[in-house]
Amino acid sequence: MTDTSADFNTPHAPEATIAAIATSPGFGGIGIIRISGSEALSILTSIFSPHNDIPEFRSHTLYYGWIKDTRTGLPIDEVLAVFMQAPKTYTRENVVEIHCHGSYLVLQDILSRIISLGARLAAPGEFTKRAFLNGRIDLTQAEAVIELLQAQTSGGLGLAMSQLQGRLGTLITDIRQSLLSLRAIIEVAIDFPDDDVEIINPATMSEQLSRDIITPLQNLIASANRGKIYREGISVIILGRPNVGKSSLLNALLKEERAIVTAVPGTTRDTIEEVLDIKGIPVRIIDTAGIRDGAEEVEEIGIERARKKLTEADLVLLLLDASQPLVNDDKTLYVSVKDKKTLLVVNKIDIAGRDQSFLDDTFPDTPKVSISAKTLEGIEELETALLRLVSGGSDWDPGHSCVPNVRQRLSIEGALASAEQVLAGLAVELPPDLLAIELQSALDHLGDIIGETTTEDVLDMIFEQFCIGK
Ligand SMILES: Nc1nc2c(ncn2[C@@H]2O[C@H](COP(=O)(O)OP(=O)(O)OP(=O)(O)O)[C@@H](O)[C@H]2O)c(=O)[nH]1
Ligand SMILES: [Mg+2]
Repeated sequence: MTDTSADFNTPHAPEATIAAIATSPGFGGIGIIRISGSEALSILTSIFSPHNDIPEFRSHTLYYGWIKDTRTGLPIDEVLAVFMQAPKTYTRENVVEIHCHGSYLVLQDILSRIISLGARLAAPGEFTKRAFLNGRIDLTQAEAVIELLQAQTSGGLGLAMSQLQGRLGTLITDIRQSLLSLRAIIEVAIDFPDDDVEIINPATMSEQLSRDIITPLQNLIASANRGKIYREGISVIILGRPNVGKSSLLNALLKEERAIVTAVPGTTRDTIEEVLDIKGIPVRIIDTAGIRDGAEEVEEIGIERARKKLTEADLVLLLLDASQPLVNDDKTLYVSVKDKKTLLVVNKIDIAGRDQSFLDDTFPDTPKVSISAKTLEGIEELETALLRLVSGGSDWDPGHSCVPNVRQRLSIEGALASAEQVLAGLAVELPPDLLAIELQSALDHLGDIIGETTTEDVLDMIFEQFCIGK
């Protein structure tokens, strides 16, 4: 279990009542102040004058009234206030929310009144940290809250929601349970050394270990690899010789006239980068200068930049002009991107026709799509093909998957390595006390993920990523 006893003795003890402005700074229709802790209600009653007399606050009920300055008796703002009695609250403590007008000055004024009445200003993420320390959510769910706040696309949001529901936490808890039952057997073998041959059945144990621990951990790592692109996005570079329609394709994907398009070869001199959302994945798309031999000075610098960007890109869209015969520049480019994930994009099919099967001879084994950046024909197919290439399939649904983040993934890898050690140990009939050490290490790694064994440093690191008021 997490050692929370230290917390209770520090000035940041969970029983201190904390308060913060929960809405973001700037203009807004309303702004919300949140208070959590044992003094939340008494602070509210000191500063709130309800419109109608109320004998006592009913939990989870909104009351209309005024916040008043206790020193002068003057009104500060007209508000709605709610008291939520523990444990059915965000933090599992008593919580008060005051919904004011969205003026930052008003919010600051009310907050300082609350602080003067004994609450302490909440640290970033402290409300969510309390929800975790008080056992309402596990650590994976707390991290999901950060992800939810930071998600940039619908796919990222889907991942966060899935994690917020506790899917990953449940899965990890199940795997830990299997580890605990294996450890129980091994502990018996340690206690009765003379009988260990009968107690440990290496074949059954290995089977259990593979089925209930190693395979699920491997699946989680595979899922982390797939899900990474929803969180971090991908970078896609458009390459091709001059005038094939690279900038037109960038504009088509962006649905706006971002880059200059002309009939003159060598129009784009610099790289142009934009971020767009393709079916839930943040995609950084890079338009480049057309690559050809014998370009003049400025164009040559542009070509050099394009080559630099190429090394960072996750995927290359190699553009060809269907209305022109293939030339050497096309083939040279194709060879130069050979070790990159590449999608061949045949453009201008509105003037050349769709049948491009002859390209199969020149570019075997490279996936192809045919488009018109002008009429937008084939753009949807291009997006689908692009995602299939980077995610290894388009039917994967981030909202229904367990996708560990980087921190969780490292712990899963640690647990997997230990579990594999146990498997190897069983094969050579390693003494049970050595097996027990590896099992414990796997348990600790998994405990880190859900917050059972997570150290205070790691917790601080996680909650520091939050904003104040969350
Ligand atoms: N008919 C037709 N014309 C296109 C299509 N895509 C681009 N063009 C035309 O091709 C010419 C070149 O387009 P750009 O998008 O500037 O080509 P680019 O590859 O960015 O060219 P550089 O920046 O010079 O390397 C322009 O006249 C476009 O209107 C298409 O799908 N169909
Ligand atoms: Mg261009």
